[in-house]
Amino acid sequence: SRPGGTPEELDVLIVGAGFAGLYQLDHLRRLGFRVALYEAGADLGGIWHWNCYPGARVDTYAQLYQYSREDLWRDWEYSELYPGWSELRDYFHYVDRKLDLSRDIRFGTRVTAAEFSSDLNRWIVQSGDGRVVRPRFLVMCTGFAAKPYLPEIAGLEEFGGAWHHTGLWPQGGLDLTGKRVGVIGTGASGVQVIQEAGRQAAHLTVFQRTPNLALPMRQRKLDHAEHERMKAHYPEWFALRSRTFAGFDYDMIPKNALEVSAAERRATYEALWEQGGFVPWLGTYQDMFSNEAANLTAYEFWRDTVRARIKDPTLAEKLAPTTPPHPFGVKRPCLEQWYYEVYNQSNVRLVDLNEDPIERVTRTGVRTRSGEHPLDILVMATGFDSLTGGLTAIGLRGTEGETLGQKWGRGVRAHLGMASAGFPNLLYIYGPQSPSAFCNGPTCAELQGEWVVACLEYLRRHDLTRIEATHAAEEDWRGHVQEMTETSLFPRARSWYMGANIPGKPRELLAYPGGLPMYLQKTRDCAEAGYSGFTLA
Ligand code: NA7
Repeated sequence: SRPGGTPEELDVLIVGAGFAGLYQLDHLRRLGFRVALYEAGADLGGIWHWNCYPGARVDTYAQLYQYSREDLWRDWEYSELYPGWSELRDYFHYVDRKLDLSRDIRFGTRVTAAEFSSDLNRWIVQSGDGRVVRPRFLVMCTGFAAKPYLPEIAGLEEFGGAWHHTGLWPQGGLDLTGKRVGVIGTGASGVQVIQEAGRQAAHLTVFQRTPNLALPMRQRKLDHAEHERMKAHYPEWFALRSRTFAGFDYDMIPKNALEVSAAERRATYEALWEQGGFVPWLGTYQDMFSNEAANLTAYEFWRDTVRARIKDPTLAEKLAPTTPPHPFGVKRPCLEQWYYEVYNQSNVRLVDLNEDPIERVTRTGVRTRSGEHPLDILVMATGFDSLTGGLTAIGLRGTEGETLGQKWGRGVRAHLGMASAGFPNLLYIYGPQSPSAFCNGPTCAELQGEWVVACLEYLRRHDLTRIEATHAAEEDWRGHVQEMTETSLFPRARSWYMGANIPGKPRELLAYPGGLPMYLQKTRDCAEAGYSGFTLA
């Protein structure tokens, strides 16, 4: 409704115009549902709308970072193996032209609150523009990194230069050329912005707490002939996604690292490294995330390979320490191109926050224990309240007197990582305890998305208007995730996978560690049993 008018009734309200939301919009609309999509940003693209900092690009290679539909991939060519944010936006605009999606999208419309009305059996959803809409079902497609995290650092507001979080970068851009740039954070975003700042800035200061165990991107240009060669394999590669641990067209090696000779292991690590991308992470020995001794062999290979690129031994020790800061791959590695060479430049300084912590931000820079670092631009590459934050930031109020944020404040409960007891008719894609953190966006958008669409279709076919996860089912799911977590090395890193990057957030694995095939099997079993673990009415 317009402010003050009668609320509009919809079958489904989708929130978020990234890969997941657009998939839902296209499929549900085709099936004849009355549907609308609300997007807080001014344009399509989800994460790629917000993350337009220098160097922002995807860590999944081009062939899989798109929808698997032939009518879409047939005419699309990315110019690079790992496309940057601007080209990813072009892709979204291309999809929009093909599928005519924007006509059902309301941009610049942030959902600010939503409450389930048991009387109406509908969600009552409010948005920032004062509108109210009443969808039967609410499908949240807000992504796993929708809520930027800014640590409390004294004095930030006093800073006289420009400071920005990477996930809320100014849409008009910000020129780093000739500036004194500081970057706090060395996650995927930090590493990407550091590489660009290293080339553009007059001086660069990197404030590092934990080194990133970055892997070689092996970026390259793609020409038409190569696209044609790859496209011959697309159907087979897309089909492989649902059969591999992380939704790629390759899988973990079905051997344990220590069951082979040291020479074979080394040769394998070298071959994986040569391929680059996430292959040394998600295509390595199967016991990498559960066996510490096995894991250490991968860490040592990583460390020695990286150290060879860093000239100063003191810096090498900080960037690739002798003893691992955490086991390899249980905190998300990122892909780099010339990251380590940046530190060989004379205009770049690394501040190790463990020995030289930040005291405060001043008008002219950042002051650490050792003194002042004068800056014109401060980049906060400090990450996100991942997986849960985008959902809990919205006051989603269910039938048991609390919001989703209050409920999850005691730990996540999410049947199949997609629905919670007390929150009928609410489904979320890329949610906690689902495979989204390991699996790339389009893959999860399609594989989880397919399940959601089929579920809504099933309900309509059976004249059902209400679906709600049971308390028992979400406890079972939590137990299932916890059981797998206990035998893994994931709790050994202070990572966003574990909720450990946000003060006060419960420590628990927020990613599904069982791999995509197991996850998909469980979602199929649920559907085939008439949606077990849900109450339908
Ligand atoms: P990440 O991976 O969460 O990285 C955030 C970085 O910020 C990380 O290096 C943190 O250090 C650092 N950080 C956070 N708080 C502080 C404080 N208070 N002081 C110093 N340093 C801090 O976020 P990204 O945006 O890089 O990537 C997010 C995901 O998006 C990425 O994994 C992809 O899936 C896409 P820490 O490691 O915690 O010591």
